[in-house]
Amino acid sequence: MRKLFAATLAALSLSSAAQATVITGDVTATGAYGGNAILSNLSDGITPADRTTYNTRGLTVWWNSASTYFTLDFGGLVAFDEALLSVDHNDNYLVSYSTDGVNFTDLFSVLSTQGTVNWGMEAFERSFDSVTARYLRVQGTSGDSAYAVGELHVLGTRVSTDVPEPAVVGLLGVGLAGIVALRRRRRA
Ligand SMILES: [Ca+2]
Ligand SMILES: [Ca+2]
Repeated sequence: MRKLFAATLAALSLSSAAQATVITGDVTATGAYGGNAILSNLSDGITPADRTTYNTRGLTVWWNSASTYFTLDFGGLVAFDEALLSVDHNDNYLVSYSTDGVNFTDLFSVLSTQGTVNWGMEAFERSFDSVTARYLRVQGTSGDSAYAVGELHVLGTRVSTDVPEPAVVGLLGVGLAGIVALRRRRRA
């Protein structure tokens, strides 16, 4: 029993050691944006070089209104504790997250005072306590009314919603039985 219990613990720690990777989302817009901008450029894993002009077709998505926002859909739940946001340097931006696409919680802001470039796009990397979400939203909250995002993605792992394999379920059962047995032995 002890050996099986140890094997179960080893299997569990292996399965939770998935490497964080760059995860992008499918982008939709709410409100108007630059007519010939390519929406998917907002989250395609490609970050424009700092100082890229804000309205560069093929690299950025640009817009003019603080009421326009963009939503990324990861297609399922993702656990992440880092994000990259490339934005026009002289505006303020807000990123929020959601599990249902309806209720969003603020995640981080990038402010025009925080950058180092004085022209065009700049990329910011942000770390935070891990969150689990399916959707990210980005909007320009204030600035010169010429907003742009060149990239928004996260570093994380997809949260598996698969039904566990029968063999894993069996091991889990053995592990749980081991825990119960140990507790009983301690109590005795
Ligand atoms: Ca701007
Ligand atoms: Ca991009």
